[in-house]
Amino acid sequence: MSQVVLTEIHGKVGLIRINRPEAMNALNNDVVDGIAAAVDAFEADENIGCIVITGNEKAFAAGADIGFMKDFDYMHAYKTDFITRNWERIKTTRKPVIAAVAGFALGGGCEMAMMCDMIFAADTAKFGQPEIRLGTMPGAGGTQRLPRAIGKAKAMDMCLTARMMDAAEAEKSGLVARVIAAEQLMEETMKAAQTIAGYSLPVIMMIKESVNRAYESSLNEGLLFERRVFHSAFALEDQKEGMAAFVEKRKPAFKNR
Ligand code: DAK
Repeated sequence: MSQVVLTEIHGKVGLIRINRPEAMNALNNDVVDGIAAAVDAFEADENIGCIVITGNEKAFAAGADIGFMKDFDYMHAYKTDFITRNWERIKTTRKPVIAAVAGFALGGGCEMAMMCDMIFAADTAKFGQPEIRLGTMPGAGGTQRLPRAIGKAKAMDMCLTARMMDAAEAEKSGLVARVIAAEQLMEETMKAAQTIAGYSLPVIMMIKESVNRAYESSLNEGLLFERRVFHSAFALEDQKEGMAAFVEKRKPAFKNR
């Protein structure tokens, strides 16, 4: 049996590739456990400063595996903590995660992309929450993260009509950070990821934590959180190095401390 999740390390970037091409990368427990294990390994590796998750040129992931869950009943979903148990590992890592999306990101695939810190989309990308067509609804953040990303009107439109959004509309609406020609998606994404990973790891984590705070708090609380974290950055050797390097007109050598 081929491995449904592949991992590679490129310099300071950990790459996770969903590998079920015969099923449009539909997400089942093996895939999601594999992703969680890969995130665990990259989180523990001090050399890794950024994680990229991707699929193939046809699909990031066309959703949860419909065959896998079609006979679930309420008690099974509740007792096994379906989704929550392992799907949200991407959300809890302290290192930045970029979703590189080509082709379909539907249902749980769109939700998984939205759990990442940002989405880079190929010009072939198509996003959607088509669960309503299956007689169910989004269950891994589609009704919550989508309105925060693109606003209520478009989120309602996508979740209630099941229409897909192309890459251009997704960028205009704020769902994706960049749209990139499909042939260059991985090169551009990896370049951005290496740029991030080249900075000081504790600062990378502080920035991620602070931006995410904007979603969990009032503006004043968020600003206070940011100010305190900013103050604490003066305790870093990397802050001394970064500012000294600027003044001395040389490249900084960060030590992740
Ligand atoms: N699951 C399983 N297999 C899938 C799949 C999926 N989501 N999507 C595609 N496949 C399989 C197809 O069955 C087909 O397999 P074979 O027939 O070749 O064996 C193969 O991938 C190629 O697909 P197509 O032949 O359909 O390819 P097309 O290019 O014609 O169409 C498509 C591509 C992506 C538009 C189409 O396959 C499609 O509409 N797929 C389903 C998309 C979808 O409905 N996604 C949402 C799934 S529901 C929950 C929380 C969350 C969720 C559920 C519960 N709880 C808290 C309880 C999440 C739910 C979802 O994500």
